[in-house]
Amino acid sequence: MPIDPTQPYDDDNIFAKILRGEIPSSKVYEDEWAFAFEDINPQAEVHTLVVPKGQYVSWDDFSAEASAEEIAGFVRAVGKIAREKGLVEPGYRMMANVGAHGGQEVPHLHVHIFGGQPLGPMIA
Ligand code: IU
Repeated sequence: MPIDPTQPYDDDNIFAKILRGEIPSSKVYEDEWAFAFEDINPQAEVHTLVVPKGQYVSWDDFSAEASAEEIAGFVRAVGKIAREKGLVEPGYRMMANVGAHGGQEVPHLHVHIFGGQPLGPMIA
């Protein structure tokens, strides 16, 4: 079900549970700011999700409320994961869905990294 990014953060959401280690995930990366794991329903040869360690519902509250240090740490982690996966050449796609029209289903900010194949044009 689409989520409402204006709602307060719910620390029972599934990615919060993954971050706390209460639910297993196929972890690929972790540092002070970010945690990454493989998507359970991959939409490309490579489909990795990167979540900030801080409690943010979506890109909206993250971009408005996170400290510059948190934002930098998270953004650097996304780039590092893509480099470590060897995606920079020939390229990859990253995106974050926000709210109902964005198709966001999990109310903890996550950036999707897609790669490992030609991805074609963006939808919408
Ligand atoms: P969205 O941007 O909120 O629509 O993306 C949610 C993604 O989380 C989607 O690609 C799911 O396959 C993925 N996912 C997951 O990897 N593990 C889970 O337990 C659940 C969703 I629930």
